[in-house]
Amino acid sequence: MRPPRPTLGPRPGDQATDSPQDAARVVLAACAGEGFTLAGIAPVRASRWGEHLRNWLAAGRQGTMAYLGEALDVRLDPGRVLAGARAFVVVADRYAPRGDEDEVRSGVGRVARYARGKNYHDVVKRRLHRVADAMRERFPGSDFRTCVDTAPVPERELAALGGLGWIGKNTMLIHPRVGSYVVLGVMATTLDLTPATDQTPDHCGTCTRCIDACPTGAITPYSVDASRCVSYLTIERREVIPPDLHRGVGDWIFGCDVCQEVCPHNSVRVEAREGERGHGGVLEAYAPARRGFDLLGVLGWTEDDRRQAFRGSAMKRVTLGIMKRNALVAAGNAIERGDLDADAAAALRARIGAIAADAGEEDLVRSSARDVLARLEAWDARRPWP
Ligand code: B12
Ligand code: SF4
Ligand code: SF4
Repeated sequence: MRPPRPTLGPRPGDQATDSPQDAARVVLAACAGEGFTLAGIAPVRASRWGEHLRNWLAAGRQGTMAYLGEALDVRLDPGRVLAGARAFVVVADRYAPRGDEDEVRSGVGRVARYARGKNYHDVVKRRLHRVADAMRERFPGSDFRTCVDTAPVPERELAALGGLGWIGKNTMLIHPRVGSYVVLGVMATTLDLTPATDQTPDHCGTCTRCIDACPTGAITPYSVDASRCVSYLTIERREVIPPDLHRGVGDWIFGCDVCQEVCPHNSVRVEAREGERGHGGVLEAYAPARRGFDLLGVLGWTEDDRRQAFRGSAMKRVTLGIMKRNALVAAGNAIERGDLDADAAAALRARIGAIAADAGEEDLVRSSARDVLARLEAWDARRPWP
C-alpha cells in the first residue's frame, strides 16, 4: 500500500518566505511520501558533457535513434525544458534488488529486469505528477514539468548532480547502497530549491567487468555505442539485426542486463540488511510479471497474443514483427549453443524455416529468419559431427 501523502496545504508563507532549503525539504518529503527509493535536487546548469554528446552523435553511436540529435540546445542546457526553471527534482525507483539472479531456462528468451513489472514510465510519472500537484498547492504560482525518458534532458547526469549516485563505466547511474537497478525521473521546476551538495564519488576504480562482459563490445569507459548495444538492437532498432551481432544478442529478446549483472555494486552486499534480498525494497508495481517468453511460442504469436502478453508493460512499444525478429535471433543462438534437447531444437529450426518461406510474413521477420538460417547452415558446415 502507498504511504499516506503528507499534508501540504497552503500555509502562510509560501516560497516568498520559505527558504530554498525549506522548500527543498518539503519537496523531498513529498517524494519520500510517494515511495521513491531516492530523491534529490539538481541545479540548473549547462551539461558538463556536451562535447562528449556531440562526438558520440557525430560518430553515429545513436544508430537509428535520430531523436537523440534533436533539441540539442535543450540536451546541452536542460534548464530550457521549462521557462524559468530554477531546479530539477530527481528521483529513482528501484526495480530489482541487488543480487537478483535468473535461472537459465533453455528455449526461453529473456526480458530485461526494468520491463518485467508495470511500465515504469507510468509508475514514475503518476507519482511525480502527484508531487507537482501538491507543490502547486503548497507554493502557489510554481510550475513543474515532468520528464521520464521522453524529454530531451540528460537524466543520468541530472541524477548524479542531485546526489543520487555516480555514472559508472557502463554509463549507468549507480547508487553505492542501492546499485544500478533503478529507473530515473526528473522534474524541472520554477521553485528555488537548494541543490544537493554531496556528489557521489566514482567507485568504479580499476574494475572493467562491464566492459569485459558486454557481449557486443559496446562499452568503452563511460560511453556506450548504442548502435551495438543489445538493448538498442532488440528494442529501438526497427530493421534487421546485423548478422555479425546476432551471437551477442544471446538469449535476450527485450533489452539486456549483462553490464549490470556483472557489476559488483549490484551483487548482494556482505553486510546486506534484512529486506535487501528477495524483492525487498522494490515497489509492488515492479514485481516481475514476466521474466521471459518461450521462443517457439513467440514465433507463433498473433497481434492479440502480443497485446495480451505486454498489457501494462514497457514492452508494449515493440511491434509483433520486432518481437518475432528478436525471438528468431535468440532461437538461432539457442540452437547454436546446443542448450536445447534434440526435439526442441528440431521444432525451432522447422519454425524458422517455415517463417523464412512464408510469403504472408512481414519482410522484417522473413529476412531475419533467412539470416538466422544462413548462420545455422554455415555453422552446420563447420561442425565436425552430423
Ligand atoms: C537513448 C537511451 C538508451 C540507448 C543509449 C544508451 C546510452 N548509454 O546512451 C539504449 C537503447 C542503448 C539504452 C539502453 C539502456 N537503457 Co536507456 N536511455 C536512453 C535515454 C532515453 C537517453 C540517454 C542518452 O541521452 N544517451 C546519449 C549518451 C551520450 O548519453 P549518456 O550515456 O546518458 O551520457 C551522458 C552523461 O552520462 C555523460 N557523462 C557523465 N559522466 C561522464 C563521464 C565521462 C568520462 C564521460 C566521457 C561522459 C560522462 O555524458 C552524456 C551527456 O549527457 C535515457 C533517458 C534520458 N532522457 O536520459 C534512458 C536511460 C539512460 N536508460 C535507462 C535504462 C534502464 C537502460 C537499460 C538498462 C535498459 C535495459 N536493461 O535494456 C539499458 C542500459 C544500457 C547502458 N549500459 O547504457 C535508464 C538508466 C537508469 C540508470 N540507473 O542509469 C534511463 C535514465 C531511463 C530512465 N528514465 O530510467 N538507453
Ligand atoms: S546493455 Fe548489454 S549490450 Fe548494452 S552495453 Fe550493457 S552489456 Fe553491452
Ligand atoms: S562493472 Fe565495474 S567498471 Fe563497470 S560500472 Fe560496475 S564497478 Fe564500474
